[in-house]
Amino acid sequence: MMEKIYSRPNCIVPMQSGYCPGCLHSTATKIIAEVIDELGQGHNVINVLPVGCSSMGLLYWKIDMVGSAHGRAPAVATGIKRSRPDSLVFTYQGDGDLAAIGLAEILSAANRGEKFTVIFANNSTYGMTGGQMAPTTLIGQKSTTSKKGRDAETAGHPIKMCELIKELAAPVFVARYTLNNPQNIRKAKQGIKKAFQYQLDGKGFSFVELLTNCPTNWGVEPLDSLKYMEENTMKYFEQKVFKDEEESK
Ligand SMILES: Cc1ncc(C[n+]2csc(CCOP(=O)(O)OP(=O)(O)O)c2C)c(N)n1
Ligand code: SF4
Ligand SMILES: [Mg+2]
Repeated sequence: MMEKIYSRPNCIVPMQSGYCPGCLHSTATKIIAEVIDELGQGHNVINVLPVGCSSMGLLYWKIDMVGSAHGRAPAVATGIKRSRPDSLVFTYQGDGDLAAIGLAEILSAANRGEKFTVIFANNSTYGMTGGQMAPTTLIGQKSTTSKKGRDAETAGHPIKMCELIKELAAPVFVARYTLNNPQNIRKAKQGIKKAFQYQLDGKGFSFVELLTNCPTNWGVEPLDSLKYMEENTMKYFEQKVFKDEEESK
């Protein structure tokens, strides 16, 4: 007798992924769906879509979704959550969307303590538009707009969103995880679950950053992109829980 140990989450459409091979947006899409299923929230969840490859959940999640202009997902989510306080509302935003054009929206929503969850996929590039430098691009990392590698003198240092947001008074959960291996993917999933549970319990703003990759625009094979993350991205962006309301009681 065969034992069934895994099945596709109910809120994932049964189709082949259109993300590039090895893209960790795909993994993030899957674990978010697993958490929604495990919390029994498929009927009650609303995702606010950003602009970028991070918006491709549109094709794969079988849940309610609302589109927003580039960077404005936290403003749209604010309206939705305030008018439907019992719904589980989340954004899934890339680093170009959240840390560049949408920096004011994310900081303002976090500072107001809006009671929704932001999942932030940081792949240190503008993936969808062809690999331009993002606010999170590492020093020395090459992009189509920093051909010799990011230079702190002209482009500043990579912005650390968790470290900024944890300094605000209102957020209840702020944490960074990485999706480079199965063990870390499991930890990230637990972080997302905690953030969603806090929201369902009526607590305030929660922010979960996921370190991801973009093999296509980094110009490397998928396995080499994981190596790059381990040797570079994960060394600069510390993975930890920065703020947890429950733990600090
Ligand atoms: C107002 C506006 N400006 C610029 C763009 C072009 N644009 C589309 S996606 C994107 C960046 C996406 O990067 P990121 O948010 O990091 O997502 P990724 O594709 O890396 O997942 C940009 C600049 C746009 N669609 N709208
Ligand atoms: S361009 Fe980059 S971020 Fe977009 S799907 Fe491909 S690998 Fe993923
Ligand atoms: Mg990006």
